[in-house]
Amino acid sequence: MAQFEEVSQKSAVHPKPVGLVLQYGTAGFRTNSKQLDHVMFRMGLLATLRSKKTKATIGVMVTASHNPEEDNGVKLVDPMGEMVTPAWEVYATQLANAEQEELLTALKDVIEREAISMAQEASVFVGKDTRPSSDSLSQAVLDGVHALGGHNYGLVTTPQLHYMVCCQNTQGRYGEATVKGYYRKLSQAFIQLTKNVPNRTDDQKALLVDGANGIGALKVCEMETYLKNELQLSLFNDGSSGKLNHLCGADYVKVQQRAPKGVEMTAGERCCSYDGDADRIVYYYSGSAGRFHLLDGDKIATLISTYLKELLTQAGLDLQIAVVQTAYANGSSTQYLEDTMKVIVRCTKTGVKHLHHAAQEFDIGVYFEANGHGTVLFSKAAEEKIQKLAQDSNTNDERRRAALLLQNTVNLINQTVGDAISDMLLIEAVLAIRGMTVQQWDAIYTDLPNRQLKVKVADRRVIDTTDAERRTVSPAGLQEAIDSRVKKYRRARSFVRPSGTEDVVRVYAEADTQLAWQCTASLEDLMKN
Ligand code: NG1
Ligand code: ZN
Repeated sequence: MAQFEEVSQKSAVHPKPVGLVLQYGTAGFRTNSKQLDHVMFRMGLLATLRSKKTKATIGVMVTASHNPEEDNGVKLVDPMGEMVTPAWEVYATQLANAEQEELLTALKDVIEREAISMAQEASVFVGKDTRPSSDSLSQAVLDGVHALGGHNYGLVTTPQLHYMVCCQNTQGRYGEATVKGYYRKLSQAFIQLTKNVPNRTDDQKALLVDGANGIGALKVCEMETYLKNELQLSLFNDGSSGKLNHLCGADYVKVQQRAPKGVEMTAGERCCSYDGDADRIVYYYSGSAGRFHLLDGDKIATLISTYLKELLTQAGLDLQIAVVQTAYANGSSTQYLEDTMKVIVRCTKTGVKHLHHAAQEFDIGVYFEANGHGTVLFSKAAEEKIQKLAQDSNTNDERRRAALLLQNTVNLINQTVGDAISDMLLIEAVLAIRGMTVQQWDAIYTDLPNRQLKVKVADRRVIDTTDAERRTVSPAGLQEAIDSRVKKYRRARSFVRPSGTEDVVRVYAEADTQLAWQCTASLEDLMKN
């Protein structure tokens, strides 16, 4: 077939280095950008097949998120804006690792197994972040997609791409499938939410943003005019001079537990950092004694779920709300959510696809990784109940007001994936509506001191975990060694797991004193030996 001949010819332009093996990991393929040209081309092919199979638009995002500027990556986005289904992750790995002469066979194998009709039309949306390598790599994706209906969005944040894929496949019911449509929907919801908040001062509207020198900085600038001064942003690390994710951005701030370089913060000011593709956000401020206070994904989940629970009570709506976390969630947050707030808490494996999936099981599922990646999912039934109440003129004022707030909250949230810009607007709206300062938010509970570090080992795959990655099952004796260290500290918890995005093992420990540091240091030694 002519199509396959074309694949052969084009793939020669994007040759695979012999013997190179890569894995579709936690967030797609991710490694040094020099190794990715053939992967991009092949993911263009696979996205086209996925589109033919689902008869829907599929997304391809070229980004390596919070990784260093030299890295890049690619992931596929399914029709409703969610991560590609696991069976296709396997195809992705097979296709990426097929040697040059095996590529057609691997491709035909997918077509046969999925019974794909090649006559079906395809539509693929491609997005990229601001890395220097993203131009040529997204071109390689487009070569793979070829003339089968691909649409190139150019520079967008990861969540904007997910959003537009979802809009396209729901015939506009979720919104307009353009970047402007995204700005309009979110900003209108934000303005609706905050317009009745009395006496909002300029101070309360002010927020410092660290753009990580990435795509989020460009996009939040574009959005600002739509917000009509209801939020006054001061942008730092806007990409004009600094290097992407270097000493800045959400991952740096969360892991180092310190302020990013380049942000001029004064005591008590509310600040936030995005990551390199703007799907994560963390907040922070500097306390009176110059102490750094971090408000991570766990604090964000707590703030949002408290707000939603309160509105549900006011609206008299009986909807079940749950919070989904991972092993990295601070023990204090889990305790607060379960014991004080009395909401259901679930723990899943690391990686948004796991959290997203678990959150879908509830009327309202709030999910956040401690690193600031998360969103809220509303079931169809929940959305309908909220909408019905908001339009019911026979209901009393308090219930109606709460239902309207809930309705605008639904519109403000990007339910397809964690979204730094959407999460930021939601947090700002919640703080305004509840009349809370960042300090009051921070005081909801106190984090247990904790530390996360990474250790290079010969082969991280020898570590196998269970119980949502909180315990190891192999190598033999490792879990016992961890247990014997952890029991020396109070309220201590620790675990190790192989990273899905870097060639390292991650070590995490928390305890009710700074001794968590000793615990991770001792585990670091253990891993190295
Ligand atoms: P890995 O490298 O598998 O730990 C990291 C993050 C995940 C997720 C992915 C994708 C931590 C501890 N891990 O995964 O939460 O965000 O990257 O970007 O933050
Ligand atoms: Zn990211």
